[in-house]
Amino acid sequence: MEYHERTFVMVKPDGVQRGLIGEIISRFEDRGLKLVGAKALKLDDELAKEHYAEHEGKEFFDDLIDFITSGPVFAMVWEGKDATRQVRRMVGATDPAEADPGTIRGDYGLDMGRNVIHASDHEDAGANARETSVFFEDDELLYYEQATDEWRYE
Ligand code: 3AN
Repeated sequence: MEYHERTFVMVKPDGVQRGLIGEIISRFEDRGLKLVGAKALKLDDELAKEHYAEHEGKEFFDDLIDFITSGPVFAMVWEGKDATRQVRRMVGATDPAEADPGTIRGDYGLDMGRNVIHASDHEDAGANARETSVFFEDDELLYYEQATDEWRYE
């Protein structure tokens, strides 16, 4: 069995508080993606700054760090064909006001600073490995087959 691409996803504090973890997991499961790692945690300042290092120095950086450390998050790694790009399409545009209906942000968000979910950027080749390693040790991620695999992929 050959394993597909893996991608990092995180339900942000607003999504956790609003009880959207299950809904979000269901969407990825329904699509046919496979959950290979998950954990609930509260980020401290250091971990938050490591995760958002690319935004350091921008005017919204401090607010972003305050928000992402304000409550628990739910971090996940999903596996599937073209997973990073497909998950980004399901998540929708960064600003929920611009996100298409049918996407997670387009269905559950209205405001840029409360956009429910983070997903690794498919245009940044190193993003997944970098972000996954902030949240997960290698031995916390699973490799397994599902009986349905042959019904999802030819
Ligand atoms: P995405 O989450 O779609 O990959 P990023 O990584 O560019 O978007 O932005 C990370 C987070 O930073 C966003 N989820 C948003 O909350 C915040 N953010 C990004 N750009 C802006 C902006 N221009 N003004 C305010 N907040 C922003």
